[in-house]
Amino acid sequence: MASHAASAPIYGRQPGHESGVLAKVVALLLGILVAVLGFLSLMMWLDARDARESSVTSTPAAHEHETALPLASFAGQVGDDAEGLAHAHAATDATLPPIPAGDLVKVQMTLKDMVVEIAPGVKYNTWAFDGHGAPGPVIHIRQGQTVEMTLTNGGAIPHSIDFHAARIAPDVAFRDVKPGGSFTFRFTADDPGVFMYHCGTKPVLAHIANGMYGAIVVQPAKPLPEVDREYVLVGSEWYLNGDGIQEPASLDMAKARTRLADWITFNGYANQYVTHPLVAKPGETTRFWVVAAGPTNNVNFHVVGTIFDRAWVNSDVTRPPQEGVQTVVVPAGGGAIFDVEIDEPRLYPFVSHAFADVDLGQVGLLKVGDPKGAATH
Ligand SMILES: [Cu+2]
Repeated sequence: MASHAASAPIYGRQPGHESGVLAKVVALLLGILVAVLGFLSLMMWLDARDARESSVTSTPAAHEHETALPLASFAGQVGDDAEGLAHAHAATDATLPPIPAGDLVKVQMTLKDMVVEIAPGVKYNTWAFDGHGAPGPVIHIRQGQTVEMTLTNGGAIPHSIDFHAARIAPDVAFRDVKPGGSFTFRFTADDPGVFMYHCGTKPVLAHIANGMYGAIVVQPAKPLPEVDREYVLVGSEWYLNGDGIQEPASLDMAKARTRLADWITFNGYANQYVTHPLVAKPGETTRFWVVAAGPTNNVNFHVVGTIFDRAWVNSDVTRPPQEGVQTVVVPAGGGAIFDVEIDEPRLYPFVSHAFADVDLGQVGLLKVGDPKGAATH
């Protein structure tokens, strides 16, 4: 019994038989797998050889292959003397404007079709709220104030204006205004934060991509901590049907649908705060009110060389802010508020930390103090 028990694990028929069968099955399956892989490798080699030969011998075939996706990128293509043009460009003033007095704030915008510059020497046909390009003007109010919005359509097609800060029937307030027409509606801003506004006329993708967006800041009735500087940044991307250098580019809807942006900007112009940095003094606290207008991209907001002392994620100021956070996603169509106190005089880049977006122009500098020898670009 002892020897049988001892030998059973090695020579016993049942376990040995099972493992033998299993090994054969595994070997058979492996054999089949090797054969299939070998066959596939052969087919891929033949395909690759054919493709190589056709690309060498037949230009039309190669051309057809390239035009299967007819989406040309104009990323990074700028006019001659790009640096001079960038410096000559008057950067959009990012400073938060003051709050108008009174319970009723009247806002009037006249939409205009116009050519704007979105990068050095790159011109684009926008549909611009209030006739000065994208983004539209920053509206700054206090919680509880009523906005009386009058939109006059000086453009060629219907437009509208949709305020994310409003609780209102959209089919009434955000309705289309015909060319030459004008429409007024009111809403009371009961919800504090920083909100997007935009044209809501279909296709919304096209109207936002053509520059119809902006930010409205609703200061909470219970004030946020006092700060020294306040800036508003609206992130957005541009989809061009040409380089925009010899003649203005217009929207390429296919590129907008497939998210192939040519330029991605803060306040409508690539890298404008690299050549014209925002400023703060050492020891000051700077507040950024950030909106991601899209039409599609988020802004992954981050300031290089520091950490947010306070971040009101989703601009929810009804709760305490997060503290000591590095990067916050501002979703397309959303907003967030960030405080940073910086002591050391240096240049601190602010970016969307999705770095493809930095490469396409969504970067600026916060210049703290007067750092010696620091380039402004
Ligand atoms: Cu519109």
